[in-house]
Amino acid sequence: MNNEAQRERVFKALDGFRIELPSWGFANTGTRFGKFLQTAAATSLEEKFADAGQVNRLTGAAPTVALHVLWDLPNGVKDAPAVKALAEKYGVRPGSINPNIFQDQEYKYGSIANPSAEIRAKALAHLLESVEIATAVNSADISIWDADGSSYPGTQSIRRRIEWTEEALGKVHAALSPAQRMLVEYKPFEPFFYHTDIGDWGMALAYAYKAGPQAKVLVDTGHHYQGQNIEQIVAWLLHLGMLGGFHFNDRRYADDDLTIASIDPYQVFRIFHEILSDAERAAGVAFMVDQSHNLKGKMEAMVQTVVTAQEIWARAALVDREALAVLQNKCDLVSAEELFRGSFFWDARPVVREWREARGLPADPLAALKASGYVEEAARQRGARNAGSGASYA
Ligand code: AFD
Ligand code: MN
Ligand code: MN
Repeated sequence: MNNEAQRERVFKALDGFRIELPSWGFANTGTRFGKFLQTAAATSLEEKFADAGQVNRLTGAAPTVALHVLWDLPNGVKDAPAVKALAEKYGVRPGSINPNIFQDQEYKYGSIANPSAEIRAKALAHLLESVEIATAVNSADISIWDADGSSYPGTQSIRRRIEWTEEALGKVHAALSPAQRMLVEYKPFEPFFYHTDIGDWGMALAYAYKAGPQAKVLVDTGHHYQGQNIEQIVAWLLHLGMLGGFHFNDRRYADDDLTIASIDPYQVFRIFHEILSDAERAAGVAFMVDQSHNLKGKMEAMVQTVVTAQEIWARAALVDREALAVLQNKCDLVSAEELFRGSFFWDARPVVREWREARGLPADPLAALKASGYVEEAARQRGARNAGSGASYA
């Protein structure tokens, strides 16, 4: 492929690439062993919108920010007007709405799968309110992470919990407006360590099918057992028209929420290749980041995340899929592999820089962030609030 064709292909791919940022990625969070406070971290929803807006201005690829209901909209639907005003002010729209059915004390033995009908009802009410919030802020996706499970064999009925989970997700689906989707996330481990009620893509798929046609599966790249072939899961969900979206991050051991491609960039490339190989079915798949940076500077890590995703997207876009199909059909293994990984090895950065300049964006968003003094100013404004903060999710 000549340089002009490459440039055209990459430009087209990047024009269509958008990735959603997590509001929680801008606030001080940490691990279960504590957290290292950052003086520039966001301490309010407005600051999260400001930070997300700055990342979008620098990268041109992050126009929406995912919101976490309890942390970002503590007053529920009543906070919707304030959210819309912040979106207007900072040029970044509310993205997926993330209910929180995992941190209240009542959820110790589960939320929608809790043996107590009263607690299940409370969790369902929260999910239904999250649908209302999505409607109020014009968000299309309710992204449900149901952390329920158990930590010791024999202590819970796995099948009763399946029934309770199906019942709740069915009711949430019934509350969706025609333009909304319910994204069912899965995670095999943590916070429970024997079974998780939505533990893998098969369970999430079964729940989505049972709930209804507006339910889809959400693939969090950190939510798999070691060695799982995530791009094969992606290919299956695309084949079935059931891939709702991604939570991108990277991991070495568990759900480590490291920056995308920091451990295994080739896996990201392989996932992107599956998406680009089925553009029709991939239309509408939500690309979202789900990372919280305990060590890296939050703004720097978020800009790095978007920049990295763009560059790998550009490489995956360059795979000559027609030529690859011919080699695959002939089982010309090495030629197929060399064609495939040749795009992965290609340094997309020069052409991506050209795309940024052609779109009026900084050629090097990370350098532009550093030069802007944005983080230093945020530290000046927010330092005192962060110094004394505990878990400053809100
Ligand atoms: C945690 C969970 C899950 C969820 C996210 C936001 O593991 O990935 O999507 O929090 O609620 O990372
Ligand atoms: Mn996630
Ligand atoms: Mn996670």
